[in-house]
Amino acid sequence: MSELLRDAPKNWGKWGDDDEVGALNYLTPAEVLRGVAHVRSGTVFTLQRLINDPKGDPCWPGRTPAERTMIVDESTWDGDDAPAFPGGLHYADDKINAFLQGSTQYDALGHVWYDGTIWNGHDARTTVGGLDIASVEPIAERGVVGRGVLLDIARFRGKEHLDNGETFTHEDLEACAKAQGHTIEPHDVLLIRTNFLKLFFDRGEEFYQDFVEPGLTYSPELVRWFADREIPNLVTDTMANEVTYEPATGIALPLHCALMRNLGVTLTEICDLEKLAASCAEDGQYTFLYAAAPLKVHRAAGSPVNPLAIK
Ligand code: UVW
Repeated sequence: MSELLRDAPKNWGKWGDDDEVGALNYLTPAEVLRGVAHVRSGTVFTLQRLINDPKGDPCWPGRTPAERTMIVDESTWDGDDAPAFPGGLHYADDKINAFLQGSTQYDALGHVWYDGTIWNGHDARTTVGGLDIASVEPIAERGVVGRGVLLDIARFRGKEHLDNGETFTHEDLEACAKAQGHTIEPHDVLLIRTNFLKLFFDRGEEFYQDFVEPGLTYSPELVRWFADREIPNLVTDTMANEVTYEPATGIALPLHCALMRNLGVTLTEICDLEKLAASCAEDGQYTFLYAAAPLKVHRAAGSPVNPLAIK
């Protein structure tokens, strides 16, 4: 990784040595208003995948779906030890045991690193036992609001979904935007649709055989494009927002390092963009207000989120 990214641009220090939200700093109040200007009909789309979907929860190999356990329900009052509230109130309570990156999620900037150094040049030992620096907490505290653009790469390529290991570049994103009738502007939150996870629901366990997700693929030009466009947040419907192994070198997830660790671009993964994409295809409006706030979890490397797109 260090060899591949030796000359790659970095935004370290740009927002001060203590900064923990990186390129989200581009999303100023003026950017919120720029996003609001794209609200036309007031139609709201929620982009989170269902946790505990009866059809299954897609998650990165090595992670497992959330387990939800019922703690209190009407059957609690079948026994003698049930809580007794004046007036006879009954209630339901449940809990989940979940990977914080096991469903639709924001990654903290300290989520990935190489060479023993995380975002903004901090020692990777600051992650031991919990992220002391660049956890998801500051992202959750500030929220993420701006102009969102949907780049429907699957539709642009005339496909129902992208295939295993299929790649695309920043030039494809530009071409896709042009075909959709708009441009990608500085500070846009990019939402990229591949519909790849359709295969998870179609194929079941077979989905994980020869697992190589499709996605953006590393090049110095692509990283420079993200830096120059000052992109704050990359949001996709895949588990890792980039092709799993960079085809030229076989290196796993180099864009996590080039974009997140080096430029401070926040990654948002496993979104469900299907209803939003259908609407955009129908009315031709691919720009909207994007708003999201992950859960505030102390020292966490990521956290679940239900982002909104409002057209
Ligand atoms: C990994 O870090 C492996 O994945 P993600 O960014 O999807 O959480």
